Amino acid sequence: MISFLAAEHNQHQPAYEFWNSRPEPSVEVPARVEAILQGLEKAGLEAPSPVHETDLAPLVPALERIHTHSYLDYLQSAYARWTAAGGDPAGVMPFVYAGRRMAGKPEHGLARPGLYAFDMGALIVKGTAPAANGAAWTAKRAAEALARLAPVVSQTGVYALCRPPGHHAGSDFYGGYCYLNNAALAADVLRTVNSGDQFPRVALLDIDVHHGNGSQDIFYKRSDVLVVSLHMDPAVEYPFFAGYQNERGLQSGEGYNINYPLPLGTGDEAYRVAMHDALDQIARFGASACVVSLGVDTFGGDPIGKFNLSRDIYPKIGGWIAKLGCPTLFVQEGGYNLTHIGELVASVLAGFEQKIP
Ligand code: SP5
Ligand code: ZN
Repeated sequence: MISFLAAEHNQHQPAYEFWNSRPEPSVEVPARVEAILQGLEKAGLEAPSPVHETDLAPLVPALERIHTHSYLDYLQSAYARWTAAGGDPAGVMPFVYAGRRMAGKPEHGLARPGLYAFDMGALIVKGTAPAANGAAWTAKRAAEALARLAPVVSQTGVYALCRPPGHHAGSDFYGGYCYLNNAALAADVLRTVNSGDQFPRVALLDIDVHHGNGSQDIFYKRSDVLVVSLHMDPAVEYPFFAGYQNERGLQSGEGYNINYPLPLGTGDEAYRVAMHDALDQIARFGASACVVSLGVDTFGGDPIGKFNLSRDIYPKIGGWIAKLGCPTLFVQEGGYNLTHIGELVASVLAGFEQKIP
């Protein structure tokens, strides 16, 4: 399976996040990528092709279809504006949020983050924007490769090794280690490539253990991208305020957003049942391509995820997705067990290629 990676991910090294009012060491670290590369190699999968672009300008037309202009502008300049205003050089973290009925939009470098961040889990350091741009480029290059390959190779799969991840980033907000929504960009690129005729209906299947609130936000009023997410019940886990079953889309998007909140401790069998329901929905939708937000923080040994999946289910997950018969783009999201992340990711990709039953 061909894959892509931008070396600039390494410039994004956040030192901490806040959880339960305390600073905690980041779990979303560059070593995740190294571990995934080792996992791919060990499984005999091809090494990713390097993505060299980091300049945002050529990506802006595509990105502005999923993120607002002012949000994109903010993200590129946030660190410089923060430090120029006296902010801590360790990174940007809001300390005043634009709350309900607070409609002011000041430009001040210390205020601005409170307009766009929804949590205290996504520090912006000096290298965050270049890294996020590289990840978005990776997703776009991978989507274009999928579009090129799909007519000539049956059962096409492509893997975008994106870091930082993206599924918590919405049209004008960031959080949960995510800044630009790589999977949403890929889904929209697939929708629009070749005049929009090649893939009229795209499914975005989010199997990260956390609800993909950013992807839900971006496609909430669209019927051409079906968003399906399996995740920990938000009533008791991050991101708390989205991911419920009654969130089904709005206007022409009504019915095109499907959430599967699952109990903490969910194991292989309950996950299999939910996943098959999700895949049935995607088949019924008539997806012409599928983007998978591939988080492996569903693993029982993950340090922050609270599902209990065993390593044996990951090849099967790949095989079940393959049965859809769609050209499929896997986009890396979470997964924080550095000992197992490589094996788990490689298992899904190999399971897809081998159509493991
Ligand atoms: C992409 C992705 O998987 N984002 C996840 C964001 C979840 N953030 C909350 C993590 C909670 C970390 N708490 C660790 C405390 C243990 N001492
Ligand atoms: Zn996650």
